Amino acid sequence: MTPSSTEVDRLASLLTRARVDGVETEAITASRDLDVDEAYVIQQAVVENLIAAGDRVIGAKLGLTSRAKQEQMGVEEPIFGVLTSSMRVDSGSAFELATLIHPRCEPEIVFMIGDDLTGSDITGPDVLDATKSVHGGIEVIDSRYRAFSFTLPDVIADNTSAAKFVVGEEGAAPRDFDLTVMGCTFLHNSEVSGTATGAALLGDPADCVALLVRHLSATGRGLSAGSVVLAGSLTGAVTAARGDIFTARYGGLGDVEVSAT
Ligand code: OOG
Ligand code: MG
Repeated sequence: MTPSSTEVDRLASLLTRARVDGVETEAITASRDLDVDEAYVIQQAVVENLIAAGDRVIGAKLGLTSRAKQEQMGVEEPIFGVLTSSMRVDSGSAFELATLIHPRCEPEIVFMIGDDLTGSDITGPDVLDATKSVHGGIEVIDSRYRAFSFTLPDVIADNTSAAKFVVGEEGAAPRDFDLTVMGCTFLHNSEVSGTATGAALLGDPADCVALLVRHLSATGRGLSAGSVVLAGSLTGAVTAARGDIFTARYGGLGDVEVSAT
């Protein structure tokens, strides 16, 4: 059943309220059918709610682009979400647990887009041409669903669990080194929780961003210059508790750190 516009608004305000109040809600598919296209319409409505409350779109993200994440979440397809200004946290600082439900941290490769990028035929090399710099990053995800459990359409409607993100200060020109062989070590309170190379992201992180651009082009959209793009977690995500420190170390891109307070 296709949700009516009032049903889209109702589901979007449930998810928006769960996000703002930091209180979990039941997965949408627990009580009704939802397909992927409908889920993206609800996601858009959630983002519009955030904008109406004073937030600003500053980029986009992919999720479930690595086997590690697909296996951890039991969802096997890449997903696309929206990043807003209120999600950004400075590298080396802390994010507040009080406003979140059950946050998890994960290491990400970040693309800073330098030129507008649109089109249904965009490839990885096109993405590298349009990228100003690549950075290491950490994403803090926080599903608004009970027990962090969802199906593919649920997590899409919930803006792909987007909550907070950190971009490393040290950037590099995208063609200065091969992102597919760049190593990442992710540490939780100084203990290694996962390791990967860039190739963990669908073979090539730039191909992930190209996939995002092709997805956006299906609805006449694209990435504008200045957009921040997270390509997806390289390893499984790790639950954050008060006082935890997360460090992602990237070959050639330095360290990124965030703590939970
Ligand atoms: C969905 C978001 C996944 C990633 O990097 O794979 C994601 C989730 O795991 O809650 O952001
Ligand atoms: Mg992520």
